Amino acid sequence: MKSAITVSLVPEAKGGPFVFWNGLDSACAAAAALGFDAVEIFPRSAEMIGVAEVRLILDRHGLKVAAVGTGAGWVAHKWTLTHADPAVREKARAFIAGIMDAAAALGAPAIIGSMQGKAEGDVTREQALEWLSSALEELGGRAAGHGQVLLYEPLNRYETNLINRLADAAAFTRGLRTKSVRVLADLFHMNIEEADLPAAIREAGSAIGHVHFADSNRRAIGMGHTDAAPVITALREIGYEGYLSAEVLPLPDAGTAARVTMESFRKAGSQT
Ligand code: LER
Ligand code: MN
Repeated sequence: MKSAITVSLVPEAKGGPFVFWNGLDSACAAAAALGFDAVEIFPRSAEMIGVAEVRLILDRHGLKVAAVGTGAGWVAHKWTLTHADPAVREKARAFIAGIMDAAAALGAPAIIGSMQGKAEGDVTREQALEWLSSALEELGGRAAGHGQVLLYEPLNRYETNLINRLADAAAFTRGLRTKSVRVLADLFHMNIEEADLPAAIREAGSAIGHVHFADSNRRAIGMGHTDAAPVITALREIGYEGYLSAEVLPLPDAGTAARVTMESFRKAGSQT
């Protein structure tokens, strides 16, 4: 497994679960100094990702991009793939497609988390899931065209009423015609929704394509009450070789969250 740490380039997301906030270059410098393999980027828009410039920064620090988030479409514009207004749904798709293209140029998949939206007002859950499924078919096809996957993230009940559990997300994505959508297992959401984290990981198995490595309180792994060892064992058992990406609050400060994450990552690596 590989290590990654999050950097937000979206001022409006302030208070959100991202470690670094002071630009990509300084985030990469800090991540590289601690020995991370990659950064996970949360950009404000596709246009903001100057691919050539980002490549230079990554190369300078010897880092890769683990994944790129699309949630700024929700945070900055309130667009979602399941909005009642078809024009808003289309804006959400175009926003995600743009980020997917830039992410692919950096060798990374994009994440659909907050952009899935929720069933509310006149939109039933059944209808929202139909819209989500059609968006994932289309965007999954786009990912395949790039030789990439697309990551779909079930969120806890306070953020969406569509899909909250890993097993449901795995069944939903396995039921799609596209074979390019994988499930993102965020240990923070799982701590709220799953009865047993390692069992949920084993059940979802090969559907899992990315992991948000966060403790029960959304701090760095090691700062809450999640027992990380059996989680790592389960990930090994399913043959997971992707990233453990720290999407956590910068508490008590970004440097400490990053350092504690790396200590936990190394401990996981030495686990037998
Ligand atoms: C996004 O990865 C996520 O986990 C959501 O809770 C939005 O912050
Ligand atoms: Mn997450």
